Amino acid sequence: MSDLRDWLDARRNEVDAALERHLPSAPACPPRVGEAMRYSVFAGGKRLRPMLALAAAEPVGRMRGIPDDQSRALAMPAACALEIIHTYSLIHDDLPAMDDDTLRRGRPTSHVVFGEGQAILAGDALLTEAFALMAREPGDPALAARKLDAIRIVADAAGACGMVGGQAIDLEAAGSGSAFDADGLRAMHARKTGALIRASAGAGAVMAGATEVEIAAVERYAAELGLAFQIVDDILDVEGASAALGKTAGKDAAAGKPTYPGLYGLEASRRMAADCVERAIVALDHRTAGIDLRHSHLPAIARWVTSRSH
Ligand code: GRG
Repeated sequence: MSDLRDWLDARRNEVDAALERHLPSAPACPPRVGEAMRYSVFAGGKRLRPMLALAAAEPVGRMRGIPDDQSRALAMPAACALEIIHTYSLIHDDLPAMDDDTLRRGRPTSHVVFGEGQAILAGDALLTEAFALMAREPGDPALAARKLDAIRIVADAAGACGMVGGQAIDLEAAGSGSAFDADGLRAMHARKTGALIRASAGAGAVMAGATEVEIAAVERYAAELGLAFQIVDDILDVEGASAALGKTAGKDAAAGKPTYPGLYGLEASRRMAADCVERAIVALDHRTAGIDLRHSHLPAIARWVTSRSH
């Protein structure tokens, strides 16, 4: 675990430095919107999505004789773009018209600090800047096809068939008071949080030069990890305190939202999350992936997701 801890700490510093470089600020953009974008991006998130992109790039590159730092450099713009899109989704999710929350990542939400209008614009700008970044970097013309593939993967995951679609299903269900059954809950989460997590590993692998088989394997891994992540999120919402979570705890139950512990109970939910992690790791096996992707930080990241406390 300390091996992973060191790797995560080092990557986190690199990701933060790259985000700092890539995000626009005044005078290139008006100060207020630039400030609102940075307020949320640098609010202390776990950086799970960029970590997945970088961790997927390493073993793919290594199989092609590329040193880890070079593989990570190829995937870093996509890794940052994924964190930027994730941040936009949290800003918009917290708006009064959506989840109406005042606490995120341990701080007042964007609209509380900057007002609703600026928060909406900060989200819009983050989403747009993410794709501008992926189109622009890395600048090597030989990488144009990879960049296009990665942009497609991320756009599909963020759009109406992915995250936005999942949020729309969730919103509609909340508005109509209708409940999900187990399949419905899983399908909603697969879009709402799963799609971007899956795209994170997929885009990282693509940028390091992965084949179709390798991309499919890391995406299967990440789909399982995404489900485990969501189950753990639901468990933490029941068990965690707001201070540790950095967001309002107990909100799902209070809102009458269907959750994994609500449907299956806490013990079964824990087992389900652990099973997802096992399936995620099996997907990295050379028999399914073509190459052995287990010699990487991907298995430890999957375990980290279920052991997290926020
Ligand atoms: C508004 C289009 C639009 C989409 C919003 C992802 C999402 C869709 C809403 C988030 C709602 C939510 C709290 C879901 C639970 C799982 C989740 C995404 C938690 C936040 O992600 P973490 O834990 O956050 O990776 P940090 O702060 O660590 O980056």
